[in-house]
Amino acid sequence: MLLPIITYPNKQLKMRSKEVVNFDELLHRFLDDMYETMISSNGIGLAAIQVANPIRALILCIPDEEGNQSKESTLEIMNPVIHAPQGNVLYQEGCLSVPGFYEDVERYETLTLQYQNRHGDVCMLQASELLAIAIQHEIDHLEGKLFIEKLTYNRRKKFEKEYKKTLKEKK
Ligand code: Y12
Ligand code: CO
Repeated sequence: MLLPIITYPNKQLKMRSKEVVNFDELLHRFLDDMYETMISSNGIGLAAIQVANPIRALILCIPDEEGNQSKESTLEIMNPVIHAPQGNVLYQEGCLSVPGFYEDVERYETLTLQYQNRHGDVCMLQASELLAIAIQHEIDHLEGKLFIEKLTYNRRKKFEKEYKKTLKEKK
């Protein structure tokens, strides 16, 4: 089932999401719906709060060399904790909740992630490159933060200007 994605400036995006405690059929169905929703919107990552569910769950699927994003290769991440972040990197980010706006954001270059999978098993993952960046972007959603809040003053102004322009165009 496709879920509606909420967009800036919806206040729900500012909520801190709550720990996942039930790793049951309801969660599994929700994760399946998140995957369907992310793929149908051409996304590579989606946090539960973006579909108005304030739980600490996110999915990520970095396309392979052929551009495929299979369900099997999708990471389903609950209750994530970042360990040993290292280095810094600039990357142009986009977000399904801020459609049409892309900007450079500074992130850690590599990290170790502790999380729980859909069955509640504790897993560890070493991440670098786009995966490490996308993990940080999605974990920020769980804290109620959007990537536009990490922009420099001038880039944030650029965003406000573009956002106001899109509002006028919609009128
Ligand atoms: C860097 C950091 C984090 C991520 C993961 C989360 N972002 C996305 O998956 C964004 C997807 C996205 C897709 C869009 O739609 C199309 O391109 C058709 C899009 O454009 C519009 O909505 C107009 C914006 C974002 C990724 C990279
Ligand atoms: Co996002």
